[in-house]
Amino acid sequence: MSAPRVPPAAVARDRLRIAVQRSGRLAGSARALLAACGLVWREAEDQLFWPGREQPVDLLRVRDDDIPGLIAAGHCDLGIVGRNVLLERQGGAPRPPAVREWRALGFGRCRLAVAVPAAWTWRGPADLAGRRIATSYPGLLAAWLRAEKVPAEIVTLAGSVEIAPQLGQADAVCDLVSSGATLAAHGLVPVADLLASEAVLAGPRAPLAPAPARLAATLLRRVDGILRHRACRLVLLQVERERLAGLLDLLPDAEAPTVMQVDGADRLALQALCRGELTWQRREALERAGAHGLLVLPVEGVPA
Ligand code: PRT
Ligand code: ZN
Repeated sequence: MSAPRVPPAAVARDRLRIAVQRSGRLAGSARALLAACGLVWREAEDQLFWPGREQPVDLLRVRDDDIPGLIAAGHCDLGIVGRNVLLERQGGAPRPPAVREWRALGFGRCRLAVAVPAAWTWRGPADLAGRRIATSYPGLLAAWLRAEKVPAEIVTLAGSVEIAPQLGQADAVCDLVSSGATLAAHGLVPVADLLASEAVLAGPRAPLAPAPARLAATLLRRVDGILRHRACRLVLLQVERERLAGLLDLLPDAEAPTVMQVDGADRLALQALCRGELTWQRREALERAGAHGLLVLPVEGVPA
């Protein structure tokens, strides 16, 4: 198959172009979210541009660090990227940033934290004065140090930040943390959080051209529907009429439950969209309260 021609964004104004991470922690979930929005592409692992099939929405697969710049320069319209990357790329910009967060997407959660050797007795940010802090996020760290009025030296590294204290390159680190296992394995303890991060849908502050703007609005509506209903479950069950009230007490998060009579008998069928989690304990409590034939179904594709 020949490589698809990548038209410059300036002449591709009847299409929407979305940048996602090519490989890495956000790549799978970002594509899965867009696919759940009904998008399909002509896929080829070795190609960075996947033209949309059926809908005029193309995918640009790049390094995550490049996504804010691609949006700012108009080479793509939207992108899915970590909030940490988005804010770092805007760090210290004198003008309002050209790219902003349109939606928080709820995956890729982590935090940017300062961590110090476990042997330190941490009393507060002032302990960092005069110290060297290794990080891949110099912009965010500098802004935090300024806000805390702590004069410290920033050692910028592209990666493997957590090894820097053992190598004598730095006294402390500022890095992304999710489980905390990497810091612990290097004898470091997180002491201050700078940012709570997750994947976000990013887009330009300025309006898009009319055709991409229409496509983006449709996409946003679908994303909102998915985000809103991600935790929702459709609960189907049957219950004897006299036990209905007790059972509904266990479903306070049920939206306008539908109750139908089954064959004129005293048994009722109930259908409800629940926003809260349907844990096993909750399902068992429903059964103890008289639920028969309980079914809990995921919900998808409901427009916002
Ligand atoms: O190749 P490309 O440049 O596109 O990818 P990348 O290597 O720069 O990024 P990648 O794929 O590692 O991460 C992409 C995004 O995932 C980040 O920008 C964050 O928004 C998000 N994310 C979520 C994380 C983590 N969790 C995470 N734990 N990014 C990195 N980490 C690293 C962290 O830097 C540290 O090395 O995982 C280690 C810590 O993990 P724990 O679980 O031991 O605490
Ligand atoms: Zn990166």
